[in-house]
Amino acid sequence: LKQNGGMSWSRYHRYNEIISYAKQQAARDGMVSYQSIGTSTEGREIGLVKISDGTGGNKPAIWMDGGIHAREWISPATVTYIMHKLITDINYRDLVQNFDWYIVPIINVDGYEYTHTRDRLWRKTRRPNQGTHCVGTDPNRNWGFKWGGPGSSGNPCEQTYRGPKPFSEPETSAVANAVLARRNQIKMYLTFHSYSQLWLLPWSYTRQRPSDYSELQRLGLIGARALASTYGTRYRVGSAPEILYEAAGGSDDWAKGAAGIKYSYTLELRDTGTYGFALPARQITATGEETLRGVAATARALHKT
Ligand code: ING
Ligand code: ZN
Repeated sequence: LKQNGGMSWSRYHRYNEIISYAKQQAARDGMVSYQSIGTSTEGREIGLVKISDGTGGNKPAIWMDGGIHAREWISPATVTYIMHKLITDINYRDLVQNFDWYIVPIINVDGYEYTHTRDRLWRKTRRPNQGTHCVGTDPNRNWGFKWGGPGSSGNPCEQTYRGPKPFSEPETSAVANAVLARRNQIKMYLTFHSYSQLWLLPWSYTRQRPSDYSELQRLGLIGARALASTYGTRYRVGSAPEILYEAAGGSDDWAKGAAGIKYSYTLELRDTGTYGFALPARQITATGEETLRGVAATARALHKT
């Protein structure tokens, strides 16, 4: 039990447990390192894990982050599951040999804790807003690419409040700076949300397709197919405006449009609404396993490009 620092994937874990687990992996495995990339409004550390087998120099890298929205608990659980498998499972050794992996298990650390203590369905950050009692900014409308566009609100009392300016939130700013510092190394950006079972392709801010849409779609379809082949969980593949709604200021658009990372995807994990954000903990391992297989298939296809 203790070899995973109390992590089990049989229940959802608190912020402290997830960070302790990440630090413990770094302490016991030479392939894993941990660093703080910033501090939240309420003073919590935002942790970044790097998995690298260290055979000289930096390799092409894949970035994964979770927990940008507080209530989407399956996201940090899935990201840590994939991290655990990359570290321990020899079936994925090629992925660690061919790529460095950067992983932020929880971005919105204050919101995540708030959903455990006060309000299970909280979405935003926990930074107070001026001139209102309404708290928080939508951290997936706060990124500095096409900020302020459609699908974001200027009203601090709304769930999709974009914040007073791009990167007004210390959490999004910390992650953006960590990505930018590695922008030439990172070949794919993956961010995990729930729910709806979607593999979202750029762009989210506009219905127009990027010129390389077909290349992004090809790898997305490979991922969704491998994911479905695990337990039959079906994902739709397309851009947010085509299959969900338009939304500007998200991390995926910023990763591609501002940081220049060609392959940028948002995954909306299980389910399609039966449980929604309150996905039962008994579905964590299956969600983690199928998502791992989808990510692995996409990463292998990326390696061949
Ligand atoms: N959905 C995403 C949201 O932020 C999304 C959809 C993805 C929008 C990527 C913009 C960019 O609204 C959830 N469930 O959070
Ligand atoms: Zn979300």
